[in-house]
Amino acid sequence: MSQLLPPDEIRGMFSLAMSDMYRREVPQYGTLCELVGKVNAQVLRHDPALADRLRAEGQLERLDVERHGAVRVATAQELATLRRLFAVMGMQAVGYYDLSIAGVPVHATAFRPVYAGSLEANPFRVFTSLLRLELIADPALRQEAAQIVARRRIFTSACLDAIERAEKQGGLTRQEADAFVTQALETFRWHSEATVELTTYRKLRAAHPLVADIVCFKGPHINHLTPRTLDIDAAQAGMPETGIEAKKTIEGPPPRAVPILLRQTSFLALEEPIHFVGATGDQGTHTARFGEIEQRGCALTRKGRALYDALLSKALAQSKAGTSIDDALRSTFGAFPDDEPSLRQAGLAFFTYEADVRRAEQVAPPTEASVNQLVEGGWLRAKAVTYEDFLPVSAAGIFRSNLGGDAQAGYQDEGNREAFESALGAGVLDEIDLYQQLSDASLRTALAALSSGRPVQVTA
Ligand code: OOG
Ligand code: NI
Repeated sequence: MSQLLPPDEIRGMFSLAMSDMYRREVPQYGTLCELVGKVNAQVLRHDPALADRLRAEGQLERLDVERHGAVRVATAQELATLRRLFAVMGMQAVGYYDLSIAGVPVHATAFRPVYAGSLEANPFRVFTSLLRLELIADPALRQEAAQIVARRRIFTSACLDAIERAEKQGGLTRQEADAFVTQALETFRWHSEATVELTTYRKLRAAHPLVADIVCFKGPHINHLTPRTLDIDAAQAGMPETGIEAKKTIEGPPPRAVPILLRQTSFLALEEPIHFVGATGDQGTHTARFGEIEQRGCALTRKGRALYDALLSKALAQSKAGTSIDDALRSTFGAFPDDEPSLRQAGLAFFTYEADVRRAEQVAPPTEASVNQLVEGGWLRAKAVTYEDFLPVSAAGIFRSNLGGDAQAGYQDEGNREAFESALGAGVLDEIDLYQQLSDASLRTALAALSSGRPVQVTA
């Protein structure tokens, strides 16, 4: 048998194929990618120190290929099969996102690579939502929706065969991977024919625009692809010049010297012509697909995340009371330290560590020291860990801005992680645990490199 490809390579092939497809389907996405490319080049030209650092950290190569996508599925079986499909590309379900609190009747996870080397190679992620039919209030409509989606098949049989083959063989050959990518793409393609009559579409849309989007089509069309920018404020400012209408505010933390987590903005969804089922061949339109850009900063610890959530809530409360959200964010986030040493010393953000072996040869490190002392003494280099995940409040803002609906009251319901995992057929990984493991593993390796013969004990 010929050699099996590394899953990282299949993910690279798939993400490129998806990007090409979306560029053809939604030309504005191509325009957005060009804008982001220009902004990134400008940032790197104006900030050679940043360019050097990104190059040294191996981040420059991943920047150009980096993007995330999003899909929404209707049934447990669809979700479980997506889990198997993404596993072929080395992507696992990370995180549980409950969006019902924001009035969006879905819960979600992100399929993404989890190993340091895989993230460096290509961190392609897909935010994947599952419809919560039980949140449709009208029992007759709920049942009708369930019947409609029970009939559809969103994977080609060749795709299912390829997944099975990958599972059996432990991977795919290049030829098999090519066929797999072509077949997998079919699931995410746009369909301009609905599977229902216009009246059914309208009823479902009245329940929630997202319900209509998930239920009425042959498959879970990819609804956006998001390139990563180094300066989201510049990219947002540049959007109108390229003829793109941007969302008014940027989701996430305010601009900072040291970016944290994730800042995102989008352009509004396109209104697209749809053929509905029925003797009259009804025509209508549907709004689903949009473009988005994001700027990623460092991953926060549980403590950092709690501070982020508290400051965000405070800012949202102030904005409800009349302050602009941008001003409110700028003022509340004054309380979030904004330089790397402070973030590290306060235990707010995750860092990985590298030994400076030369320094250790010149000056032996103490046999007992805190991580901080080893960093300050020059024996360890600390590097902020990039946030690879999503933010539920931001995601809700992105959902809302693209469904043409106004803010909706939350459902009287809690998230239901157990139900989600049971539909998925597996547990979701905890993102904070993953960052902690990454940081711990790097520290162990770095300490071992410093300790030639004389172990260095780390104290609290
Ligand atoms: C997903 C919205 C969430 C993000 O970047 O937070 C998302 C969707 O609209 O299906 O993609
Ligand atoms: Ni997104």
